[in-house]
Amino acid sequence: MIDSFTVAGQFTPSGRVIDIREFGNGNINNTFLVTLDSKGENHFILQRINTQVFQHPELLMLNMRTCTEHIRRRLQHAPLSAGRRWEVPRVLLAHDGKDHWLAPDRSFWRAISFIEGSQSFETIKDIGHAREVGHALGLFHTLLSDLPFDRLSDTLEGFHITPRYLQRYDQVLAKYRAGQYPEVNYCLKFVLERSAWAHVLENARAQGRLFLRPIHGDPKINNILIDAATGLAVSIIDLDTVKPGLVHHDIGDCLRSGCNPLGEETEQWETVHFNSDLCQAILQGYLLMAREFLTGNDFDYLYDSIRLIAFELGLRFFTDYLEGNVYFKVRYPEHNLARALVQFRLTESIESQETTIRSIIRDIG
Ligand code: ADP
Ligand code: GN1
Ligand code: MG
Repeated sequence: MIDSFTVAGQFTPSGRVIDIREFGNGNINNTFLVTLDSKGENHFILQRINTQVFQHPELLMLNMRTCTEHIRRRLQHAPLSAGRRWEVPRVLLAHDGKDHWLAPDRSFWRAISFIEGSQSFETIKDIGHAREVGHALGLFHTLLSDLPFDRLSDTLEGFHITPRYLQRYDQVLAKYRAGQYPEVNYCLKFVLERSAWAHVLENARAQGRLFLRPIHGDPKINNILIDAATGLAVSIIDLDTVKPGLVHHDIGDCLRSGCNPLGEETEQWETVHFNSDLCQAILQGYLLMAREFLTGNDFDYLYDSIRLIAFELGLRFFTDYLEGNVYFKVRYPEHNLARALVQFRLTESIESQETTIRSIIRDIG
């Protein structure tokens, strides 16, 4: 791989690069924190975009620009963030003025400003943190609510279209030779029992009940940064999957990630559960910001979206395991199987609390 100092040098505004270290726990891209010896901003984030996943990375950069410019304009005219610190990541240009650098080995690199004084968490600490996570997503959706969705390109075709993942799963399964783990049988049965229902959001969209809007695509806990001093949400990062979608994809993803206290990487999948108090707090934070633009139909599909995105992520991990780990980064061969079990167990826990979750939605709706 190309030397990271060479890459960082393409974006360095001033000062000398004194340190580069791997950063965060992303499953797709490679992220580095770059430290400079300059007096002003002395950090930035350097990322190598996985171009097997994002086949048109220049469109991804364009979406990021459309989205962040729109948000900045809105914040200037109507400061929705009401006195709190709210940061929008800035794209740093390479020396040739482009928003990325294509290395001689064809790897695609970009740099963004570092949000100082913030923390990223893998799981929710407490109810206050949960409200802030909901607030951040609600603010993000509100700020983008007047951006026509067709101003954004579809940079990841089929993303969050559950029936497409089922199709892929069927293709992969047709070639799969039975393995040695009993957990695989649990997963196979799990998917089969839910494959008809898994069309629920796409059916609602086809019937005109739900419609496309700009979405984040990946608002899991570690993409919502918390101010280290105040504990308030300060930014939502990882804008690679900003594209047209259903707000339900985001709400479902935020809740499946936020309400799983053991975290999505736990090895104790059998004890994974969905915490409905955290769910209530995230939804309260979200709706304080976003209630105004949600329709009655939107509310009707919230429960399904929570159940579906947990199921969908489990299906994506399981398919990747069966296919030989071609999409998500793994640390060992069964890693995606372990991750799938976590999401499926979480889905079961959501299903067993359907009445409670639906009444939380009704009471705060
Ligand atoms: P990935 O697409 O691989 O998930 P992210 O953009 O989410 O990459 O970055 C990985 C991690 O790096 C984040 O979870 C966060 O901890 C940290 N990070 C990324 N961008 C920033 C930023 N602009 N400021 C501060 N921390 C950041
Ligand atoms: C991936 O890149 P990262 O880790 O933020 C994935 C998400 C999943 C998530 C699960 C482009 O996100 O859809 O929900 O892993 N991103 C893509 O942790 O597929
Ligand atoms: Mg991320």
